[in-house]
Amino acid sequence: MSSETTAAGPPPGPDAADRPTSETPLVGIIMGSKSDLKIMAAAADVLRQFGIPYDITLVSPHRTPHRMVEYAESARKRGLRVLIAGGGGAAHLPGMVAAFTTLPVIGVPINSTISVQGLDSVLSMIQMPAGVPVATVGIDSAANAAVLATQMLALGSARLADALEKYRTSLKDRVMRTIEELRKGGFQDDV
Ligand code: RP5
Repeated sequence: MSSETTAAGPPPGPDAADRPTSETPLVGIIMGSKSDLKIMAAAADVLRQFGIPYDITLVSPHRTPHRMVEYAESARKRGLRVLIAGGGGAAHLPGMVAAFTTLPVIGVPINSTISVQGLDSVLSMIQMPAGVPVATVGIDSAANAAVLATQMLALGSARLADALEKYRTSLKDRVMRTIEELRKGGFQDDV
């Protein structure tokens, strides 16, 4: 994993939203609007770095409700194992998708143009009724959603479990390198 893992990379162009991959996608990334892409691109970035095939597209619970139902109902049959759903404002996408599939759904609340600092989206996702959960990550935390999806897939993949160990080691190493740099600059810590 590179140090850029948690940064949102350049958003794919509009025609890339339905980009097919050569392998059957295991993770489906969906979002309510093209304006969410700049945040959700980070999830795709992380999955690419773990070598996990994914598909990414726009599905709006309000503007394309039938497409949402079709997407969710067909997701398992198409081979998807985990869904990552992002939305801003009244973010009903993750919850409604979760209602139409038994695949795990990870929600990404987005601090979008219409959001009340993302809090409306968080509240739209976390208080799901019993039996229909959405695993909600932090505001704009699409990268974390992808790491969580990877952890789910790693339950049945030694390759991914190993890759996650290496990823955690890289996080630790980055902090230790930062401490060394700070110390060289005169920073005195107590450890
Ligand atoms: C939501 O409304 C989307 O997820 C997006 O965050 C927000 C604003 O959408 P646009 O008006 O930018 O298309 O459905």
